[in-house]
Amino acid sequence: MTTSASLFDEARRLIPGGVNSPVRAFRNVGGSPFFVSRAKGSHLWDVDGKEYIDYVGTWGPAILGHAPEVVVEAVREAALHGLSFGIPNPSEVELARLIVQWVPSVEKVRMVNSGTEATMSCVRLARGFTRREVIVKFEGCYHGHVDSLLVKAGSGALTHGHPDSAGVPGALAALTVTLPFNDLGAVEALFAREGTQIAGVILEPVPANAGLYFPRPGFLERLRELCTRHGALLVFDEVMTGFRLGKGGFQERCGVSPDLTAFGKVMGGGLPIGAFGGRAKIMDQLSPDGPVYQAGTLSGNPLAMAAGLAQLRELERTDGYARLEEIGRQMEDGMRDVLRTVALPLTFHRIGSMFCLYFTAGPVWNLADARKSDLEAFRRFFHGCLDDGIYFAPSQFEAGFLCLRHTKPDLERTLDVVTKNLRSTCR
Ligand code: KE4
Repeated sequence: MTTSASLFDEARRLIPGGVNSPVRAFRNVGGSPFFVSRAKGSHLWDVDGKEYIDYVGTWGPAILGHAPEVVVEAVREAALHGLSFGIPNPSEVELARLIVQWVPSVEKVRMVNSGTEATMSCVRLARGFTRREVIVKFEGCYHGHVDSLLVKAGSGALTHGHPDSAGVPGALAALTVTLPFNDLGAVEALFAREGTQIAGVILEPVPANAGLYFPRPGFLERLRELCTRHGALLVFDEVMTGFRLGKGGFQERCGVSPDLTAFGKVMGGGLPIGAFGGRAKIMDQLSPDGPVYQAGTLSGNPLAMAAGLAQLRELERTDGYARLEEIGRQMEDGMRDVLRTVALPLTFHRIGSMFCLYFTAGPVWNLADARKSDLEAFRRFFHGCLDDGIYFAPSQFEAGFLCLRHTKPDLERTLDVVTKNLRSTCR
């Protein structure tokens, strides 16, 4: 009988680490991953027949729940007309039109096949448009496996970076400065010193790859002012928050307009997808009109376009964002009630349908704060919940996701399991 254990044994012989993306290997929590056999709505089933309530949602895309009928039918119908063309097709124009309508800062948009491709293209375009080379990013923000963005902070706050991965040339990493998130002093000092060298500033406006924390009031607005004054581009990585926190993503909530935005995940309905967009004057620098090359065989793939259009239209048709806010509020109210009953240093963050429970007293405003979390306590909590059929992200430094199929019974069951496992964690 094929079990998760036997599959993982074989996977490790065939695939590095047994996984096609590192976080899936459970290295942050220990143990071995389960192998999923199917997913529907807010639930998953593994090959061993165990059922879970899922709060990872394939890292964001499953906002309607897994395998929503409206998306499955759209993909099935599209597939009957062809799986890939490499030729312009109407669905690319339809999705581009929807994105331009939903996100006011986007006048033109190009489709790609992953969030990494989207952010990588934003970096190259920022450098090509400004004819500058320095990129600024922030600790704790993850933008995919882009060489220029796999860069850790230099020795001093304002020093240029060093590679955060083998294989990234030091000379390239040195063109990236990594600053503490929410540290306006460091940003001001860097712009004062080398503002005319900066091609772009890229950030997750709501960092969700170190758990989930928020920009301090005024932080994004000041970044916008400094970029405008110095001719640098402000790039929002909304691969996670785009179409998750609302039709216009987080930029609609905060009222700060970036020059470029990277998208992914929700906009593809679960199929491989990414996109980047912004002011036409900048986007027109892209080949074939401009000198910045960017391309992709499967960019605008008809199945991904069909899935994304179906998902986004369903969110709009059913007032999905308002319903997600209600589900999020119910979870947050319940979680805060639970936290009042356990004697543990915990910090719960939520925005819309994204959340994180930090095992630290907080406050959490940046990566350094997040790293104060008790990872051993988190590991015990994660596995206790998993044993009880609740699947949270297998790392303290990831966000959780709610979907439109999380029911009241799901939330009640989840809060019972959370209570039980927090109490056993603090014993
Ligand atoms: P992809 O290349 O994985 O499609 O997107 C990269 C990316 C870019 N920007 C943000 C803000 C992201 O969150 C991501 C990818 N997110 C992770 C979850 N933390 C994907 C999960 C994984 O790496 O397997």
